[in-house]
Amino acid sequence: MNVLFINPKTEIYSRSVTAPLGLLSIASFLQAKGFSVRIFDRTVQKRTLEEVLAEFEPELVGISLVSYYQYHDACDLSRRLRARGTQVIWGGALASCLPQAVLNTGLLDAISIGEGEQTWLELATAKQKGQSDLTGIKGLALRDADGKMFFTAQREFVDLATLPDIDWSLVEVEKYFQTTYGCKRMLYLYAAKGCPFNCAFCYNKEFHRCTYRKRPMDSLLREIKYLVQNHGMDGVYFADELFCRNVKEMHETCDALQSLGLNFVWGGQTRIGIFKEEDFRYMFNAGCRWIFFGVESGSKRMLKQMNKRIDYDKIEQTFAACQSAGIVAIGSLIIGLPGETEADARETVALIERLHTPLINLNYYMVVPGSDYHQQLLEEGKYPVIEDVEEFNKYFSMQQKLLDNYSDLPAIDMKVIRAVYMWRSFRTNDLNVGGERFSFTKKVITDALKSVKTGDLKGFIISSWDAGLEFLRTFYYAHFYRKVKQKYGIR
Ligand code: B12
Ligand code: SF4
Repeated sequence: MNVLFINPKTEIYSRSVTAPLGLLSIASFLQAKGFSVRIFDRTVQKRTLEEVLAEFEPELVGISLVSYYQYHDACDLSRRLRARGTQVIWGGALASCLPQAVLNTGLLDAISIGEGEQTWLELATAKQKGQSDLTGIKGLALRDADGKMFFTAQREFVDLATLPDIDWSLVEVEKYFQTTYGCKRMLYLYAAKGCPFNCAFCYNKEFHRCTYRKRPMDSLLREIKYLVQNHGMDGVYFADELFCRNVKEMHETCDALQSLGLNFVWGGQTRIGIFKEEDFRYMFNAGCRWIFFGVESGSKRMLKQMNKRIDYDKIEQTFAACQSAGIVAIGSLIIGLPGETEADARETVALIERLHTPLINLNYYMVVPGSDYHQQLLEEGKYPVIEDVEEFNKYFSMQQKLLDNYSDLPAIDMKVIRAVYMWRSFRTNDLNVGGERFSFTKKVITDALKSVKTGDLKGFIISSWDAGLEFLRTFYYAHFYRKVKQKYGIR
């Protein structure tokens, strides 16, 4: 039986594309169980749906919805597939966290909530047997005869040791390479899933139920070896929410990566307070060249409110230790958190200035369905129950437009603060990465050009326009608001 998985086009063209790891994992699993599978990744493939269907007649189609940016394409594909009588089921982070609104489109048969492997094995088996009743399959959101949504029993997490190796021949690997610190052919892979913490802005509690699972090391090593030897991969970004919980896990991972004896560098995302300078040196020797740290805020009050549970006093120390070991330290912070005041934002600015890293990823706060803040804002009547995905976008689009603001900060202040640090990151041209000079400007331009190449003509025009506007906007806000900068102590 044929099962097709589709990664819809995204409407943010200026971002570099990554391989759809979730779809790859589900497809590899089904394939190992004897089903015939294909992945149609519309972020990199220029073929039409009709061309794909002419070659491969699927009886069941899975469509991924990671964010609103994929929504319009997902709807269009669903409409066309269902018109041919094909069963269509959506999955992925956003579909799982916003099931009511997604089902309300009336364009799909069900949503596969959370982790997809086992659910899809059961869905494909049921289809093969001609069973149309899906209510016995765990992990689904369905609609009853009156159109009312209901959930089947909760799906338990899969034991990652039972999953087969990811079959990278299902996608065109070369299309996903990115330039980053110390490498030119970097791919996203994953080594673990979930995180034991529960920050109020994050989807982790709902999606991973605060669990943390490591992928079997031998499977990860085989994957890296395959990609280095067959495709010339020279860098890995471990897309895990948390790369290693402690020093012991880090040593095991570093030793295993080094045991491959291959030439590649890597990076990941970790927490403040786990590692000291000697640990960062250990990681550097095993090929680590960059680390993202979720700092989130410089205000102790905000960190407490969001339940971040990091040791404030270790933030600067950790950045200094990481940089002194030769690893690029990147700070990820949020501005515009619920209830954030100008005094809180001043503390964030002060902390950023003390970190001495040119690379700061400062995002506007955005309500994530499934997070504690989302629940709190719903209860306070500040955020609506989303019945329509377009409605969700009104709030989501705050990323650029700041239509909604849950903080006490004027929108213009947020724009200026964010622009200042984006501009500084963009202008970083002399980073020392393992002895080599690295230009962030060059990376941004290279990735943008690559995404232009992989998109279509419409994508090319939109991306050029978007990137140009973003550049001008950032320059403008970063340079023409001296009073705002003074107010927050920005140097
Ligand atoms: C890689 C990544 C990306 C890549 C692209 C991913 C993609 N192919 O679309 C890039 C860097 C481009 C990216 C961009 C964005 N991302 Co992102 N990204 C990730 C990241 C770090 C890893 C995802 C991954 O590959 N994991 C490994 C695989 C194996 O696990 P998985 O993806 O969870 O897949 C499993 C299940 O989700 C499910 N599943 C997944 N897809 C599907 C599809 C079907 C049909 C089914 C049935 C099941 C299913 O089954 C899979 C196997 O078990 C996650 C955080 C994380 N660690 O998970 C954030 C994350 C998914 N991203 C997120 C966000 C918000 C974004 C952006 C909107 C950010 C922005 N503001 O620009 C954009 C939107 C991109 C888009 N495609 O629309 C959020 C989503 C939150 C939410 N609930 O909505 C996450 C969870 C980060 C976070 N903690 O907030 N992202
Ligand atoms: S923000 Fe990071 S540390 Fe906090 S719950 Fe989410 S994944 Fe875990």
